[in-house]
Amino acid sequence: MSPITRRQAVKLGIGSLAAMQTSLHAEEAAQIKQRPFLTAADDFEDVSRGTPKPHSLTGEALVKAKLTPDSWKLEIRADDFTDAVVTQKAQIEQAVTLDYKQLLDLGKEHRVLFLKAMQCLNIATPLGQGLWEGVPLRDILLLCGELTNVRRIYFWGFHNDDPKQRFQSSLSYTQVMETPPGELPVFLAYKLNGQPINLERGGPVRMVVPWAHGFKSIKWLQHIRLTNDYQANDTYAEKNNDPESHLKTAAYLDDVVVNGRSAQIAGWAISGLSGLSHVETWLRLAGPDLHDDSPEWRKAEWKSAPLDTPPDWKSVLPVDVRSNDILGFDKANGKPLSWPLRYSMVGFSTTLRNLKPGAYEVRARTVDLNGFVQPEPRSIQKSGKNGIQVRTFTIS
Ligand SMILES: Nc1nc2c(c(=O)[nH]1)N[C@H]1C(S)=C(S)[C@@H](COP(=O)(O)O)O[C@H]1N2
Ligand SMILES: [Mo]
Repeated sequence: MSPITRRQAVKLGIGSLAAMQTSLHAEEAAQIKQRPFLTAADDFEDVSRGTPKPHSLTGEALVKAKLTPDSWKLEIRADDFTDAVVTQKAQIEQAVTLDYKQLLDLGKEHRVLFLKAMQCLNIATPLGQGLWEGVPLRDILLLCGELTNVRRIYFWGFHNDDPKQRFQSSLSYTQVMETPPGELPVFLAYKLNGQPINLERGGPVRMVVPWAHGFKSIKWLQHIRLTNDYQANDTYAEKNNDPESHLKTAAYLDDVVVNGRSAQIAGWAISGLSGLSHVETWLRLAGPDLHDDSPEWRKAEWKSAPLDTPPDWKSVLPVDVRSNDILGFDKANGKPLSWPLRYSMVGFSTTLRNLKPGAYEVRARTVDLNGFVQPEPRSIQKSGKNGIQVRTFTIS
């Protein structure tokens, strides 16, 4: 099916089902499973390569791997890559080796805090949402002094000293050094949800690339190379993935909660690179499989599902963190500069009432700030899975 057909299918739409869809009433809110705004460090879905997994190491092995705060070291070096096209090597005035204490000291002056949804390009459901704290990579690269012929930066973490297990990612020099006003910098994170980053989430130090899928956010970070190679040499460029993908604006459904003749529909939406305008749901009587090019899409009646309002930040954030200090928040009043927050998740919910007994399907989709409805815009699902999710339920 051509993208145009799909776009038409999801953009046109006049209703056939006349179920009542209204915003969530306060008394019903209690029945919906409370979804915490921040995911506990241990509750993220884990996507880690390596045998053994670096976070399964203990004791001496952990120290040898330099994965304790005392043993951790980051090495920043010039890469001597050249080829037929790239004839000049990158050079840096000074190679840098940084330990954990030095990183934390840099944090006293330069720290940034950011709420990020972590999502794998290849997994439809977000892995979790965390408050990450660290030092912008741009401030760290200043320690290298004068840079010559540096066009990209690549980095990798501990990988059992086995080159085949290396998991590497890369960014352009511009992306790292020239953060546009109001945009988010790449940073070396040393805290998650107010605590030192646990091993499973990539501690002691992890790269965080705010706008990107998880594969750019390298765990157990230990090596940075400045290179004149202008091409993305990410491990994830293999297997047909788009190494320049960014978080997609998309909705993800929880299981439906049925209560008599009502159904509570809820989920999370990620505000990706193109922003999030609103979320819509479509109720359909369970029937034949709905194919991507079914004419039914054209008749679908999509209805807005309200987004959660900003939470009470004091009760959501770690005790020693003020929302005023988080990127994307007003420094003076501590309120988000825009809602939903960029590259974060926001809950949505709606209650469908007075449903006739029967079997139903419900779908949810986002509309981004350019007016594109999910799953547009897309080239291929290998730039991030954003298919429209469906849940089924029965009213008896
Ligand atoms: N060193 C290293 N970093 C890594 C990975 C890895 O296997 N090794 N996996 C990446 C991928 S593909 C994803 S989606 C995220 C997952 O982050 P999480 O395990 O904290 O949820 O980590 C990324 N960082
Ligand atoms: Mo991933």
